[in-house]
Amino acid sequence: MKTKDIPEEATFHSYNNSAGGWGSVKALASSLMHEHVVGSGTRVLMKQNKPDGFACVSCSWAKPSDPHLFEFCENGARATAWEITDRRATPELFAQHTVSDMLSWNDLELEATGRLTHPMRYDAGSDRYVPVSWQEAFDDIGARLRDMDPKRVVFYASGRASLETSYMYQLMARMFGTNNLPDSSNMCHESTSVALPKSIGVPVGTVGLEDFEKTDCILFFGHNTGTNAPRMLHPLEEVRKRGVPVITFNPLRERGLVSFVNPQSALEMLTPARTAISSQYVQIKIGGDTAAVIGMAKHLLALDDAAQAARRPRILDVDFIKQHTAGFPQFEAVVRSTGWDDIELHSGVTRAELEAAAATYAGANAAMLMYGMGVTQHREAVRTIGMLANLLLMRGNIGKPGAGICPIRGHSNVQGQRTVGITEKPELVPNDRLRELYHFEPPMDKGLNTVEVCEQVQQGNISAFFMLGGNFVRAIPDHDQVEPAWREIPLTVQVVTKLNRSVIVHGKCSYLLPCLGRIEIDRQASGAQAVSIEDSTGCMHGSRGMVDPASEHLLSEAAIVAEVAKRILPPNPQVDWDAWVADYGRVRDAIEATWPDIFRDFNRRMWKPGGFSRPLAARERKWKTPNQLANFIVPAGLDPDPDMPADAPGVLRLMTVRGDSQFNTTVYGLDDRFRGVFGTRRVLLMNRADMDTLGLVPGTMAAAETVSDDGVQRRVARLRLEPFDIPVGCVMGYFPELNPLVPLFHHAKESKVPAAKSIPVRIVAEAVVV
Ligand SMILES: Nc1nc2c(c(=O)[nH]1)N[C@H]1C(S)=C(S)[C@@H](COP(=O)(O)OP(=O)(O)OC[C@H]3O[C@@H](n4cnc5c(=O)[nH]c(N)nc54)[C@H](O)[C@@H]3O)O[C@H]1N2
Ligand SMILES: Nc1nc2c(c(=O)[nH]1)N[C@H]1C(S)=C(S)[C@@H](COP(=O)(O)OP(=O)(O)OC[C@H]3O[C@@H](n4cnc5c(=O)[nH]c(N)nc54)[C@H](O)[C@@H]3O)O[C@H]1N2
Ligand SMILES: [Mo]
Repeated sequence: MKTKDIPEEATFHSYNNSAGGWGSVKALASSLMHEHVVGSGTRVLMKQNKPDGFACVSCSWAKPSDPHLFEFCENGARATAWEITDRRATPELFAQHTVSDMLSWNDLELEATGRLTHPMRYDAGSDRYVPVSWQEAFDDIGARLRDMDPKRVVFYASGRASLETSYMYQLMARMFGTNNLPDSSNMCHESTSVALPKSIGVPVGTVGLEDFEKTDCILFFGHNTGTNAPRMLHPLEEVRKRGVPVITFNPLRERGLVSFVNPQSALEMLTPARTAISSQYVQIKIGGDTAAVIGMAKHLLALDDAAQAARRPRILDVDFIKQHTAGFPQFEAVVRSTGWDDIELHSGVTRAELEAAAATYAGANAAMLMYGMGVTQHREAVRTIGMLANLLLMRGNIGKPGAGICPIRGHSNVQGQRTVGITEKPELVPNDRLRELYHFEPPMDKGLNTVEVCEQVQQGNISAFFMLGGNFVRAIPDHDQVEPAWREIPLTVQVVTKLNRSVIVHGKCSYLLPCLGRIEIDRQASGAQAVSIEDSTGCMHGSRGMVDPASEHLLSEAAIVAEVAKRILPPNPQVDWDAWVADYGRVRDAIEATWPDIFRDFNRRMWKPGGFSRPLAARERKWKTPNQLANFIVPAGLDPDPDMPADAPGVLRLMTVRGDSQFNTTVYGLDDRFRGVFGTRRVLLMNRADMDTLGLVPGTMAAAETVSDDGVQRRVARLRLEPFDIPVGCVMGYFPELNPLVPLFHHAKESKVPAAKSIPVRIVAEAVVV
């Protein structure tokens, strides 16, 4: 496999096949071969997302109660192969290479070294990680943390660790005295968690898998489903076979949303009969969603006016609006006074397209709306999500079968981590219950989120950073600016499965604590343990590991948390950390005692096929908002980013997205098959008209520079320019390579999610490839 990214040697050819199909089967076989796990991998995959098996470590999409024979996708299989690989990053590897050497390795090269096998400590004298015993590591980490001000210690979580470990982790942090519990959600769906409570009184989606069977229309915003939640293509395919319209809003014509061949259907594989997934594809400009939705709302009002005039049934669900909502008149006034010129300018699409979409939506009894990072990672993300909810509320599409809103979450347990208390916001935690159960005073001051952690690191105010999974240093915005300050942190502890940049860019004292992955058998005093996770639709599932651990020296994440907790907390008879580790069922009892409504009878119900769902008031049209009503949000303007002049001459708006061969910062390969990019990730895909205007020819090597007025130069060089089917003024490149371009301050208002999808950039040519 090619690991060096040499953009000059890359190839581009448009991919006209569907997502899925034989390409998918081929990719799967090559993943298993690459990790040398063909036989064992195939056996393991049969248990993936099955009621008695393990929950996939890739995306968080729902796991059905009647799974397919192969309830996994190409990318889930790749994530499995990546975890159960037979490659190992042993102490010998660290003996051979200094940490400074490894700084020049790219993400793919770092992780391709395989699973970490031993706990290690950074030795400054030799500039190497050297083996250390668990005992010594825990004692030293404990002693250092005990000497620190808890408010200067950060406990990050990346969204993968189980409900059990996450519960223990947040409890440890709070008993230690801090709410500094940022999580990958701060870079992901925090915009949802801020917006939806105001609109409909729940922080998560309201759609369940059963709604796919009853819906009449799906609106799909800003998600690359074929790559990032491929199993969702199955319910979408079923929906399309019933003739239900799916209207997609995306600047790119993503293959998975264009057409799909079900690799599990023999008939489709042989014919191959593709299913067209989108019935209408609205190729909006980056950041054009608020404008597009206001345009649709405007047309709904026009249709409703016409219906009233002709004494036909109303288009608006007036009874619902009257009984269940507040703020409609104010929203209506703004929509009526917004001109089509403005809507077309900011959305980048025509009035006719938006009217067609609105007419389809108006004809559906029950409609669902799904969305991903194309919505949440913008300056005005919270406003846009408010508009998405408004659109649904106009026709009473919350709290009835086949309807609802569905934020498509990222990591496999990111939603669950929030549910069991991993949050920097104390108001979201049942502090009274914690006080009662554990006899301590939970900290009540707000903790740091991801962006604030970076700011505090830059100001030298962080004493320790503990990382439960993930690759924080690489995933954050502005990492070129943050990395120098990061090296000054007195203590960094990385609990990970693979080598990544956060291990290499480390604090003064640094520990690498390798842990079991979810697919591995987790043996504790009472026997092999199971864990649980919450999926994107609010369903909780049990998961059992099934392969032998990558190394006999690994500990489970729960055990690591407990060992640290025992060393940093005074003894407390209410918490028996050892007993919890011996039997995770007891942690589940504690979770149930903390949230009895959500986790009733947890230990039994976690094995229910399809999972058990948490109660969601909005599904029953009960609104847990301050005014007990669903609220229309009134938008202040349509501009995606009023503070950054992305429409000035020569300035383009850049989105940083995932390719098909990666899981976030884990890069499996250099190809993005569905977008036709092969052999490089150092590329900028642009509209040909923009290339002509800027005098750039395809194949030019260029640098992208952020346009900002803070005096800092943000630049990523050696990027190859290619023409692409993307709206004028927009450009696409890959995360995390382009993260140095995202200023730390350029984040969503209110939610502080880095605005990774609307970075104003200039493109500067370097040299032409002959
Ligand atoms: N295989 C695989 N699966 C994954 C991941 C992975 O890396 N690999 N990551 C996981 C995680 S943590 C997450 S959060 C999810 C991410 O899954 P996605 O939400 O799909 O994230 P991105 O890859 O960033 O793609 C963003 C999509 O939004 C579109 N977009 C960009 N800007 C706009 C806009 O302004 N408006 C609209 N309407 N669309 C826009 C882009 O064209 C692209 O289709 O996937 C999860 N699943
Ligand atoms: N520019 C830009 N930046 C972005 C985004 C974007 O779209 N554009 N997306 C943002 C989003 S949505 C997210 S979620 C973040 C992702 O940020 P993170 O969640 O911090 O990063 P990941 O890349 O998912 O972490 C990968 C690492 O997790 C470790 N790991 C894997 N499995 C396990 C496990 O079972 N246990 C433990 N302890 N460790 C494990 C491995 O060592 C691996 O190297 O990035 C954000 N950053
Ligand atoms: Mo995410």
